[in-house]
Amino acid sequence: MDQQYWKNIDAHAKIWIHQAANLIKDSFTDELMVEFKSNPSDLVTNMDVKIEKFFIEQIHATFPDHRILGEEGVGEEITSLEGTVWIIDPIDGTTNFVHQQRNFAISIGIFHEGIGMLGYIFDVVGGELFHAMKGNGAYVNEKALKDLQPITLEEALFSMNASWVTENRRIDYRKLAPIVKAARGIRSFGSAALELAYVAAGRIDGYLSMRLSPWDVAAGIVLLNEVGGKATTIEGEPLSLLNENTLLASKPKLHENIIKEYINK
Ligand code: 2AM
Ligand code: CA
Ligand code: CA
Ligand code: CA
Repeated sequence: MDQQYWKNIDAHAKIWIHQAANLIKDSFTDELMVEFKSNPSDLVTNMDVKIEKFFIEQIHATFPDHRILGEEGVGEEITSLEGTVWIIDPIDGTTNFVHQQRNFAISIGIFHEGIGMLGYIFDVVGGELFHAMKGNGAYVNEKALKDLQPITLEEALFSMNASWVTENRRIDYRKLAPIVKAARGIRSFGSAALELAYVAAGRIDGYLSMRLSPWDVAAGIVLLNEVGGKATTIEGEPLSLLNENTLLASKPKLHENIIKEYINK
């Protein structure tokens, strides 16, 4: 499989992402059907399902031997990363989509034999496509992203959902509160994919979450690999693309520092 093989997939992926984005934007005038999944802050809409189906139809028609792992479960059951696997979040930041009609993204990572080859995070309303191909660098639209440089927490703009700094069953919040205190600033965007894209683009310096699924992180991993960013569990272990994970994504050095000084303290 040479460059040409991946460039062909890349060309198709970009066309489909723009088509899907137009379907989403066209839906803004229609009535949205919103349902709860596990709880009232875990939403799904008819558009999440429609967009996932759209990608699956296109991929099956053009690349019949590729497999698809999608959040809404319209694709097949995936229990291994053999072959070429598209990992798709049709709308990342569904709560923003429902409440704000902005600040959500289409997120797609394409892995081959477990290696991240292509990554796309499209801010549908903002019109920014963050994309990367393994070995070819990462871009926002046509602009190349720069290599990430080490930074201290005191100089860092760090992103996390405020709920992790209140009592929760996933981590002792007393470990995370000192990060909030030490950082130059804390942000929370409500879309894990956009937060990962922003780390890759240097707009924020790090992002932490206590519970993300493969489709939340697949594209971001490919982008971060191209700019020297790090993405692991909060213990520094490799991320699984078949299971839920915690996530710490950041510039180099800051990553080691947070694990050593805050998480493992
Ligand atoms: P989603 O919008 O695709 O569900 C919100 O802080 C971020 O966390 C979003 O990227 C959201 O993705 C993700 N997320 C992962 N699991 C979630 C859950 N169970 N409930 C709400 N958001 C979740
Ligand atoms: Ca969801
Ligand atoms: Ca998501
Ligand atoms: Ca989603």
